Amino acid sequence: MRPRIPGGRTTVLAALLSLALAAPIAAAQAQGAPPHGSVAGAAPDAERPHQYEVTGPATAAARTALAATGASIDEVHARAVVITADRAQAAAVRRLGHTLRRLPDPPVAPPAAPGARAKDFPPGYTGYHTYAEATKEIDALVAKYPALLSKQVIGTSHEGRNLLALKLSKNVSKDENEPEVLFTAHQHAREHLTVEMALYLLNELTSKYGSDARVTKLLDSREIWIIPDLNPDGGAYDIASGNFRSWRKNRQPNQGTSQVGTDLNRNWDFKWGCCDGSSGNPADETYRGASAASAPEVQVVSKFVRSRIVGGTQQIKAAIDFHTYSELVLWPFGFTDDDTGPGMTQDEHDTFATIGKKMAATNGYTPEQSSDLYITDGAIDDYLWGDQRIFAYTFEMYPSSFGSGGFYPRDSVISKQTSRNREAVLQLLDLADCPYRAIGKQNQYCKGR
Ligand code: NO5
Ligand code: CA
Ligand code: ZN
Repeated sequence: MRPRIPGGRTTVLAALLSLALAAPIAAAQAQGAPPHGSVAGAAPDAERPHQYEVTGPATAAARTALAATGASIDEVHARAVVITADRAQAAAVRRLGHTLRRLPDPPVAPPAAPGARAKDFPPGYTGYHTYAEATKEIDALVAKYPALLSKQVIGTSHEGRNLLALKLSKNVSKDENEPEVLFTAHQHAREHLTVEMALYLLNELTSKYGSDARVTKLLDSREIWIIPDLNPDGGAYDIASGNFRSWRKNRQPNQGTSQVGTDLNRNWDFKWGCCDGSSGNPADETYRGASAASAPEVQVVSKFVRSRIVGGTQQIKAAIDFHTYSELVLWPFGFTDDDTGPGMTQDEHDTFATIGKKMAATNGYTPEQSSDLYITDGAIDDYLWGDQRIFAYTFEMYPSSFGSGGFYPRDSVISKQTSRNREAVLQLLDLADCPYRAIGKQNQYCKGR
């Protein structure tokens, strides 16, 4: 197993955590969230998940065992992690012998009128786009750049919101024989910065066409798909009370229980539920769903991806799925600790790792195989690579830690933290005609392109 994080980061974590905790948790709770009971379908506040610093787990295996409690692991350090857990999951983690320290809840907004539904993000966060605001911005871009950008509704979420795929290319209305690249965002409800990442790409790639030579060349020779919001229901729910709920899953009810939601990034139809990398308990943060692709959102996007098989060949060659947080570039597999094996040759692994490191060098993220963190099964990258042979990466965006805002950094960071990934995105777009060029094996793998 590769030791991935310099031990020094633990010290940094401890320092940041003690800073964060200097604002006493009790005080944060006293001014804390108004009861959610008045909001239809909301969990009582006592059952709201919280983040904890957990000291103890020091290996991927120990973290995988910890994740088996159903908590989500949000941050990984050499001898500690940050998790999101409800009361039962926190108790289960304690039973594993770890020490937990509760971290302050996300910032709270002035209480809304009882029963009111928040229409926007709270103060300090209004620069983030709600689903309605994102839709409006996207429609305006499509109207402004009709030759470059087109919008398709590829299906609907559980609650009936449209799931969109935006296509960006020169001659956008024609299906030309060009390498395609897919960018997806917001599988996890609380990871709102990822929608901003998708909107940044839409704005950047349309507005710079014709003036920026690289952007122009890439749009002339690639077909780019952006799915800006895989989990609009979860995102709306996360902000609906006026206070962030730290919600992760979608909003699909689970039959026979009062527990809501499937972790979309454990629901993809490749080695679904195979390897202790997800939970079978509907109450858990990482609930994998009743069956593979049981979440409508996963079903819609998988079907879209398969629709890009033309003449027996998957047109999408590379992908990035945006998450927060930890500042990582991850590649498959998540379901196994092995670097290579069935479904991943040495050359394929080397291509993944070389491109991953190259991208990470541009944004300062840490590059590694996904399972170096902990085992996941049913995650999108494993599906896109394992089932569709797409060079698929996960970016865990800003910040690096809880102390810098965790899932809820202020809107003032949006511009810097989205444009930070511009270069990595352009590099992946450039390599999409033959990813193996990254390891100098284009003649072996991409003859005739
Ligand atoms: C992801 C990655 C490890 C794939 C996940 O914190 S996150 O939930 N965004 N991390 O566990 O699905
Ligand atoms: Ca084109
Ligand atoms: Zn995520």
